[in-house]
Amino acid sequence: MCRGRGQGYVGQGLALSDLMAALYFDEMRRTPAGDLHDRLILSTGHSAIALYAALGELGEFSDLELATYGMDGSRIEESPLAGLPGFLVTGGSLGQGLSQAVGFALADRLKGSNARTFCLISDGELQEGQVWEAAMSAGHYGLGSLVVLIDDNGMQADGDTAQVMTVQPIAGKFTAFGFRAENVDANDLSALRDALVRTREHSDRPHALVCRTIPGKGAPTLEAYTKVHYVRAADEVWQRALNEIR
Ligand SMILES: Cc1ncc(C[n+]2csc(CCOP(=O)(O)OP(=O)(O)O)c2C)c(N)n1
Ligand SMILES: [Mg+2]
Repeated sequence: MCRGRGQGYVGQGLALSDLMAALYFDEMRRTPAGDLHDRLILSTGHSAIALYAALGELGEFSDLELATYGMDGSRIEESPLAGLPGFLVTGGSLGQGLSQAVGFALADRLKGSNARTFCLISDGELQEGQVWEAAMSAGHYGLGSLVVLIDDNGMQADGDTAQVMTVQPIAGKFTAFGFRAENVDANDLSALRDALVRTREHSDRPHALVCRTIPGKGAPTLEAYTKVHYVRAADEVWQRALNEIR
């Protein structure tokens, strides 16, 4: 997907592919008609590449269309627009998605629906105040149907999150806001699936899974890349990374 223009959010795509697979092929329930009953709110819009790939596996996008990622005129933008199949909110302006997810979960309660709302946010987003306003609401309303997935990858656009402004301890902060929180290696599929199963337990507390991920996971060339937040690289780098993944 990135190779066409030679650039994109490949680091996040590889890091989050296990999580997208676990959610879309295992954890999120479907109606008898095949539509999703549960939902994912993708707050971290620039990580959409991982969701495009999962939706591609489900037949929502063809490989040809996926290859137009980030190109002028493509539906597959680097940051997604609401209304595109599989995308309930517009991502890209970070820090807003958890508030929207709380709204979805509250609406379900009013409607008497047992749908669950998953919301992916990033460690960088935790530096934004709105995230904590949303977390406070989720705790206050006891939204047990809400699962916040925090991409704890240790980086943000300007460098290491720990250097820019530390957000640790993430699980402790969410616990203090009324969540049941735990840490998980989100590149270990079986650990991830077990952790997701625990979020099914009926609870009057929202859940937070602090998902440790490795940008570029699976392609050593990209794992070692210094500026892996956004990769711009020559074609031979993409070819090498592809070979490593295969
Ligand atoms: C409100 C807002 N501020 C700034 C940006 C620019 N921006 C795009 S990605 C990004 C990095 C944020 O950190 P994180 O989501 O942890 O990045 P990653 O781990 O994927 O590198 C920033 C600051 C943005 N998209 N939205
Ligand atoms: Mg990050």
